Amino acid sequence: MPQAPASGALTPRPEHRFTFGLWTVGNIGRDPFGGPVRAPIPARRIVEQLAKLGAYGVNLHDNDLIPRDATAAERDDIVRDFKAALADTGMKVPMATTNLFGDPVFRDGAFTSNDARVRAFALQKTMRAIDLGVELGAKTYVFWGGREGTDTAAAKDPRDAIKWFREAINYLCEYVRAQKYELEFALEPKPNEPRGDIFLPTIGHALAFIYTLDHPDMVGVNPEVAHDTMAGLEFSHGVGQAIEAGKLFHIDLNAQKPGRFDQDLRFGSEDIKAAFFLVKLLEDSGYSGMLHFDSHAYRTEDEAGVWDFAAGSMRTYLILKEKVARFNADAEIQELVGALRKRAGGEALKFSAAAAGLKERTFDLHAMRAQGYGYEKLDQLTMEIILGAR
Ligand code: GCO
Ligand code: MN
Ligand code: MN
Repeated sequence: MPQAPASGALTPRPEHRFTFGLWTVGNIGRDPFGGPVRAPIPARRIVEQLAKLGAYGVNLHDNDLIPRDATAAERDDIVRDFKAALADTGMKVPMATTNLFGDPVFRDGAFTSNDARVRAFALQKTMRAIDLGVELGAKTYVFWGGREGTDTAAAKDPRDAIKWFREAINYLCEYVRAQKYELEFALEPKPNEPRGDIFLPTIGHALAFIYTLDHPDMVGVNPEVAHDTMAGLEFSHGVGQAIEAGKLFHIDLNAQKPGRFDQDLRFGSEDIKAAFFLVKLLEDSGYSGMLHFDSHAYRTEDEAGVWDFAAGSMRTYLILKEKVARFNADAEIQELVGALRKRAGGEALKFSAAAAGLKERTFDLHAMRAQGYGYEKLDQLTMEIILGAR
């Protein structure tokens, strides 16, 4: 019988590397049809509360912390107070990013705006935000192209947009190198919203783009559950491809129903089987980056509900991690998995003149055509693990 989880195994601790954004727990519940329903939570309270709940750190956009029109002196005061909150709690800022979507100047995008002045301003804003992130200790810098896209394809030649995007990322890589910052970039794909269509819409688009950059080693991806689900894709396949390519630099965890607006639901609260296999992939692969919850509480909630949301996100991950351990220790499941592995084994299919005998080999096609794969049983056993019946 599998063992019950060790006591405390479901209690989030900094070593689990859970992070939230100032903008996620700080979400005030505004949507296109209604204004805020919650008062903004001061940054210090967010840091203290997340520390109490067992998170490792908190991430931010420049403007989550520093208002758009702050003076240099105001900026310095805010940063000093925020650093004090981090020091008091031991919380870290592993990731930072730029708000390149809120200001009306970015209505046609930032790095891919049709206006060259906007593109240059976006670089200036990002360099300053990178300085802020590095000052706070960030090691990963995320690029989510929220407004990098179009509402009408008449607006832009997509070849120009990709060239401008490349120009911007190359520019910023050079900036990071010139400053001797220890910082990696992570591109975050999303298919749409707020633009009708966004450039680099999927993990695959982003990966292919990375290899066209001047410093591909500095750049990876930051995939998000909701974004692939919106596009009807199987998230774990994209994440698996990124891991296999050594490009999973960060991950945004949340939940989403397909065919909806970007819901940013609490991790694991929809499609629990997909969430299980995502956790399995992350844990089995030894992914050691941050587990960032890019989601927010339902609009129905008050601040107490926000902390329920935060605690629940981490707890669900740990529950699923424990289920993964059960799956990996289950004798019946492992026998099925072992048999599959044995079948998958065989010789590596690598061409050489000597191995070209494959052309002449005889296959037992009758047996190969008739065989089943046993996936019904494997899936049912998996479901029983997830449902708590095993
Ligand atoms: C979204 C995105 C953002 C980004 C964030 C950090 O759909 O709004 O997921 O939340 O992750 O801007 O880059
Ligand atoms: Mn999102
Ligand atoms: Mn995100």
